[in-house]
Amino acid sequence: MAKTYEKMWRELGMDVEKHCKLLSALTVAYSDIYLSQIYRPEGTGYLDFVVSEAHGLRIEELINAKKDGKKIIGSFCLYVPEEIIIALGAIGVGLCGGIDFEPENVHSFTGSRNICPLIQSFMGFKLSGVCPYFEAADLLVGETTCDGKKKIYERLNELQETYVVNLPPNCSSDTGYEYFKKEMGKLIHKLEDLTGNKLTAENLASGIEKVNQKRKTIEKLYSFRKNKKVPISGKDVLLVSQLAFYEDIDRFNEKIGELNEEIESSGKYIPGSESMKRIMITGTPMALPNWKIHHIAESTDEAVVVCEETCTGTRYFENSFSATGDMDKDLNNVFRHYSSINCACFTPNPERIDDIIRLAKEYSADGVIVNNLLFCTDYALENSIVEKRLNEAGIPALRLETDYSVSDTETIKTRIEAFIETL
Ligand code: BJ8
Repeated sequence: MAKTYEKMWRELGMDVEKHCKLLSALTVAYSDIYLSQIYRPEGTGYLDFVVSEAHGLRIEELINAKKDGKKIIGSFCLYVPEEIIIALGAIGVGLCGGIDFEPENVHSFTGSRNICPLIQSFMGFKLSGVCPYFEAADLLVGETTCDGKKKIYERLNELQETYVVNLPPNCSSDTGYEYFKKEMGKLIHKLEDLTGNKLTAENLASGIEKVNQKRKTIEKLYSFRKNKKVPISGKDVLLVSQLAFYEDIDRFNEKIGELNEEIESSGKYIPGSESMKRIMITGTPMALPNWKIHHIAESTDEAVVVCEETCTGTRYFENSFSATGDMDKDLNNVFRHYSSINCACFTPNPERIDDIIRLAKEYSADGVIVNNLLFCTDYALENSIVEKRLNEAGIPALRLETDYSVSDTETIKTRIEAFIETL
């Protein structure tokens, strides 16, 4: 791939030499983590294809779309509504990072080393010029969720235009919800100005339907994991969720739909999965290519991950809704959906805890890994409530805190193995 797309990367202003190093590391990691699995449905070949072309063909598609007048919108959070981006004829791409790349550049840019790995990762990508999605984006849209993100967008804006959506401390109060709606209205105007298109009942309904289909497709894939014999690894499903933020939505819906059909009709499953321990993971999102916890847990050969209560999991696809064709109703449904995503950045956030208990039961989890990225205070503190409630419900829980480095891999492995043995 490196040779074929080198000209494109240079024209995007990327640092091609550094980028090649990143791609080489990712190719090795992908092969070790994904291609070594003992069983995968054939349809996961699509995932291999998307990963192999994530910085190649997909970027070429985005550049061609730009030539046709479409705008590319980069975002970092579920709170930026995909339906509206699609309705306005633009393409959304997720920019959260799941791997450390030249963190020292971020340390010297910010003067701090104590930065959440997810933030450090995307800033490292931007500062080192190794992410074609950043470079292809016409506008970045940030959001005031956690303190780290709030402040980093001020610095990111020095490098690339970053529009920030202000969010209230919660959306459950009338005041909070009104504030949220106003901010969404401002975002719509910003995107209308950028794209030159107006939001209409028709284009909004069409955006809602596409995203609804995507959510339903992922939800169906998740439903197979409720079976005693599990047909697909947690790693592969995590990858599906991660790719949902980059991939062409129509191709994604078609190919993951085919994967679902294969799983449904073949009756095949991961050998021995019926006697493995069923693990659910909750906590901070796992941005591509962060596969650390899933890989460690499933490499024991004694456990399979059956559910993720994260933004790269159930928070993304639950509470799907379809279009009515009525602009006011549809907009209201969009606002209601997004204001109900249970992120620990909001307080109080009891619905997330209820969701975790419900999901642990729905997916028959033997135990829950409550995972947190280092320096993420919101999730760290909320996780103490999660752990307490899981204990009260008689569901075993293991709390972990980690980053993207390999320095703690052995410690995390030992703790996960010991946890699995107790289940
Ligand atoms: S809706 S979870 S995607 S903000 S960056 S909060 S890990 S310290 S990502 Fe998130 Fe939206 Fe919420 Fe979901 Fe912590 Fe790091 Fe902040 Fe993070």
